[in-house]
Amino acid sequence: MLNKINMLRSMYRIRFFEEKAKKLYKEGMMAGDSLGALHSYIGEEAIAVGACATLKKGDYVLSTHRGHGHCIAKGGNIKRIMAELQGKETGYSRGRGGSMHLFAPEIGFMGGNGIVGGGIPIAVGTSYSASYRETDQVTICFFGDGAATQGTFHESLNIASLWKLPVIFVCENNLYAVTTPVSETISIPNIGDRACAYGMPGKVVDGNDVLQVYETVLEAVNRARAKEWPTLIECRTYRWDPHCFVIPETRGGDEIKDWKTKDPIARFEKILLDEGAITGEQVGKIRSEIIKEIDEAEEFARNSPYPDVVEFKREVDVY
Ligand SMILES: Cc1ncc(C[n+]2csc(CCOP(=O)(O)OP(=O)(O)O)c2C)c(N)n1
Ligand SMILES: [Mg+2]
Repeated sequence: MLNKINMLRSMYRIRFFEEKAKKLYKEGMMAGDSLGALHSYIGEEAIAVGACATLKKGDYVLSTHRGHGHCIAKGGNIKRIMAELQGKETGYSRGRGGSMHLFAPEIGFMGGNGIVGGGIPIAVGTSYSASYRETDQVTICFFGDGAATQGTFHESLNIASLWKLPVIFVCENNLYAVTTPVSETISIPNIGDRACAYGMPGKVVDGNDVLQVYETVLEAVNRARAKEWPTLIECRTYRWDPHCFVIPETRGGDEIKDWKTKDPIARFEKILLDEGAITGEQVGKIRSEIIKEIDEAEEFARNSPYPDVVEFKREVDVY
């Protein structure tokens, strides 16, 4: 049964994790020079949480370069995620992957990807595998508006529909690919409408409304488990931070300020308070608990060892 309080917890976990990650990155604590850029998911939390709340542990998730939130929402251990971001041996990929290559197959988290659109054909693979093995596992594939215009998107949706694969394509349309507005790259108003070209259901939802995301994805997951159709769901949202922390902000005017008034966490908190599902006191308690969890994760990562240099060089192509 849907546990709304746990969903709120998960949204806070992502928000506070990202705030901490951002702070550590700026302090040079994220092995940034060797492990690449850090992409914040702040502002987009409702998509990962609403979508992953529909899944079972054995289901699959494919992620992106902006994937910490997806991993957390799929049940990732935040100590191991934090350690991975810091390039430590206790991280999910033993410090070899970093922020963009988190990988935790034990919870069905089949990886972030530094290649935009790279996860989409892999989702065809995991869903084909489930179909071939006749399990009821489904795959959720997250990707951005920029990725939706890569060739892999079109090829993958075509084959997924043809073979009725149990996959849900969740496009996180945050209106920009790095600094390029979506209006300059996509020829029709809705990415979700592209579904009709592949003969599958397509939806466009408010990606800052966690319950709307949950309900829409749940319908698609049920359809996928029944091996009926894959689905394309476009979630409209906005990232609060610059593309990553090595690229300066280019979005001008009041755009960022306006979107912050649509904060998905504040909105969900208000819904839960209004319907009496939670009290203000409980909200405060949950927030403190999650802040403590994140502080503990930071300490765990800080106290963890770096990989052995010789072994690391043998396994990862560094020069
Ligand atoms: C194949 C490929 N092309 C270009 C890049 C450089 N790049 C990294 S992130 C990004 C934008 C991605 O935009 P979108 O898919 O909308 O995701 P968002 O960053 O908005 O979450 C680009 C062009 C890349 N990593 N891979
Ligand atoms: Mg985008």
